[in-house]
Amino acid sequence: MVFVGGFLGAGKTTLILAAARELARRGVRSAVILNDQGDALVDTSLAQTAGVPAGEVTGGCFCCRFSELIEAAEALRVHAPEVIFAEPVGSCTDISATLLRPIEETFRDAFRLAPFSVLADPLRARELLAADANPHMAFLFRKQLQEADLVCWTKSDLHPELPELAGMPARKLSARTGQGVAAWLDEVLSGRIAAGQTLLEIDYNEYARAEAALAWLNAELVIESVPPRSPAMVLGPLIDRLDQELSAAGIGIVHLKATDHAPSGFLKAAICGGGQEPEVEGALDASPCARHHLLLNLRAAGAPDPVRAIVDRVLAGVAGSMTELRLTCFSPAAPRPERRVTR
Ligand SMILES: Nc1nc2c(ncn2[C@@H]2O[C@H](COP(=O)(O)OP(=O)(O)O)[C@@H](O)[C@H]2O)c(=O)[nH]1
Ligand SMILES: [Mg+2]
Repeated sequence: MVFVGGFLGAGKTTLILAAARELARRGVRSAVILNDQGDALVDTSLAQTAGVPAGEVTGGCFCCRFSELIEAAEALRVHAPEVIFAEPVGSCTDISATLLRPIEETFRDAFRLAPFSVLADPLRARELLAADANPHMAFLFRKQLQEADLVCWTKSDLHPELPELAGMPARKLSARTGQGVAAWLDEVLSGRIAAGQTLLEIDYNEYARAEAALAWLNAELVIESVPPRSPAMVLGPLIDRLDQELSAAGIGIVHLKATDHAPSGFLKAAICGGGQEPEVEGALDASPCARHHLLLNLRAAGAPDPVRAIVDRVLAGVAGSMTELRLTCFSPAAPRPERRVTR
């Protein structure tokens, strides 16, 4: 099993899917387990669209649902994967003590563990390592880096210049261009680096406060568009409006991603901060159609109620009629790991 951690929007899912493609080229079967505090996950839908067998643990993080993680991994055996990637929630930390070591203790015969890779987006690192950073986000970010067996800078195509990480050697990757992806895979699968070497000292009250400072929103909906519109004409304006309204309310977007499963094609659009140009993947040129099945996952620095009110308002203003809306919005509950190894 290859755990890939790192902050919200660091590039975990994108790297895992690029690595799964690289393994497929080598004739190696892989699968992925995604994780979220809610359900209706954009990441699971992306993995399935990419043809990678995907399991998920929803309604809580891996650490709080350790048994479900093991069940999800067992359930993937029908696909006979040689490598299972696991992506913990981007606000989670203390992974070595609550996942890696317990797996090593109890399930050593069933699963071999790769070293714990923690990914970091250089832009986010500059923001969160700065003196005026949001203290809750900075706490999570620093703790994640501290416990890494292996740190990887992501998005090297966008950020050739890297911030300094005191004393920490870091690999440089781009899932977009493929830079470093094969080398990273070789390194984590080599068996030369131990998994879960660093157990964190962490105050769980502070950890709970840091996660609770985030608003978490997952929605699934269908839009019937008259006249028909392309997926790009549905997602583009939706992301723009959400960005504008959240920014106007002083709510910082940490990660906003949306997918449209339309009969004419699949499209994903995402931003990792307010005012960014959306990153788009999929059928940008898909033709107009009436029915759009959307998933929306938003993580923002703020309270759930105002975030929910803004999203409700923006969705109500989407051109066309909206049916089958399912929306949850909350702050992550205090983490209570099922297992925790202390030494
Ligand atoms: N330019 C560029 N964008 C990337 C790269 N990796 C991820 N992204 C984008 O960064 C955003 C967050 O990526 P994602 O994999 O969803 O992050 P996660 O939250 O850590 O799983 C998405 O919009 C990706 O398209 C990369 O190597 N280069
Ligand atoms: Mg992800």
